[in-house]
Amino acid sequence: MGKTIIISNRLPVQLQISNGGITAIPSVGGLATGMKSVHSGGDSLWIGWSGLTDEEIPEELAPKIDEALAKHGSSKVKLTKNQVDGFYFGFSNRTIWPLFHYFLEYSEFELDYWNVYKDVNQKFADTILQNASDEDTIWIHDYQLMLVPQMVRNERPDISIGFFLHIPFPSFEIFRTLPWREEILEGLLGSDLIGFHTYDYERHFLSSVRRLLGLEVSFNDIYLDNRIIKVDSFPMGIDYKKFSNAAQEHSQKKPEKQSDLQQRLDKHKKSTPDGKFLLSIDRLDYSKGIAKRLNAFEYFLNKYPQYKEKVRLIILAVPSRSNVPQYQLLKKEVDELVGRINGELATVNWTPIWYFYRSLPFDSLIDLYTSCDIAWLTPLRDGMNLVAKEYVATRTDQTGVLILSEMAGSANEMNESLLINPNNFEQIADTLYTAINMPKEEQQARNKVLQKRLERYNVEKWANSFMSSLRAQKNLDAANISK
Ligand code: ADQ
Repeated sequence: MGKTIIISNRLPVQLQISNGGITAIPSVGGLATGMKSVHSGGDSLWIGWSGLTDEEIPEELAPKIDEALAKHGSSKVKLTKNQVDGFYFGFSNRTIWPLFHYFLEYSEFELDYWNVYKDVNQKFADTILQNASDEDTIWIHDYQLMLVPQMVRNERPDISIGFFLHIPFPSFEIFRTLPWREEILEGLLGSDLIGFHTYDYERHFLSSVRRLLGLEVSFNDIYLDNRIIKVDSFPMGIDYKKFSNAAQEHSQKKPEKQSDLQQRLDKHKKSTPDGKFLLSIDRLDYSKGIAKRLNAFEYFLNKYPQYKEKVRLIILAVPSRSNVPQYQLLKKEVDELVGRINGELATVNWTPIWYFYRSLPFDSLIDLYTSCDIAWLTPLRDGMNLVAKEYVATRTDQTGVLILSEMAGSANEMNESLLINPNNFEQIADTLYTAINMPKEEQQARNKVLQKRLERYNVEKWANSFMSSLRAQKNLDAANISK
């Protein structure tokens, strides 16, 4: 058996150049954690962009970068600043990201972005081809690399290729607006197995394949030339033990050992024993519905004024893609909304919204998850949403209420949470009321079921089930060919 090659836009380590040296910091995101079991188990290589453009890497440091990456089983694709601009900030995040999240009006159809996207996808494919043998298994990730499967397939007809999309695949009516829709589908069809978070995304994809390419589709198999391509859903889980163990340790910490953040949260809880903390954590992205959530919070406080001075909303927003104009506009909108609502409603004892615009270390995330009574996540569209799963995993005493948008992929597996339509303020206000008043026993009954499911379908299970499905598909193909 050959090795496994994982390909994603970013590598599992982030490189930083400081004082003439190189530091590799492990990435903490869902993808890096999820693939850890595949990457560390046996022979494997991870290919991606290092996060530094060619212009940012001094010539004398180039070999050291390769060495640092090799230590982490990784190899880089070299990209210039222009390539990153056109491929990542351009086609990936100004064309595909908005379109696939149903923000058609934000989607820019620029030929220049498309051309750079094709070139950079070819660079990724070339790096794979330099490193792969026919026995290897290739697992390509996400919307930045949708042309890579076919580019690799053209050169290596027999190699095993899997592709997983981490964002939604939109309905045919949305997808058909893309000028390069056939090329994207053909790119993906270079794979043997194409995975999505949910059955709906899978259905949308199959419908586009049927209607745009006219290919024969039977159940979830696509017939193309002499190949069968399987399409399936693999809902991504979290590293459940990591979150539940961290929360367990956190609960055993002596008060004086607690972080400043935790001490501040505890102080407020003591001063308002019947108060509640609401929490939302997202990247600052328009798909996450942060501005609507703030307006809905104001609506709630006006509908149920008895909760003024009692309920606090903590919004933690991670800076993201800040050189794309839509993200700059969103930042301004959120800043203004928080300022206006706090300005209008705050009292000497109460600030309704605590807004943090930064990435926080893991320990602080745990402080927030374990201290907040309600997690309130209202994406307008979200491939999965791992924050919902992380919150539930940290509730060691099984209290806590999750309010989740039905537009998040995770809503499919989290029926025991309180599901809302993020555009329905009336429903949201009433659901917040229900969550605040939910008896402890009901909270525990709901979380018990959710935790069991999350523990069983953790991220390792997700990665392993994708890999075994890919192996099965390859064997099936081999059997068909030999007939
Ligand atoms: P994201 O859009 O990034 O991922 P999500 O699934 O919620 O969204 O993952 C965010 C991750 O970042 C979580 O693990 C969370 O703990 C962490 N995080 C968020 N805010 C943070 C902060 N301020 N500081 C530190 N860490 C923070 C994309 C898709 C999702 C899909 C994932 C995985 O958009 O729909 O669930 O990929 O496939």
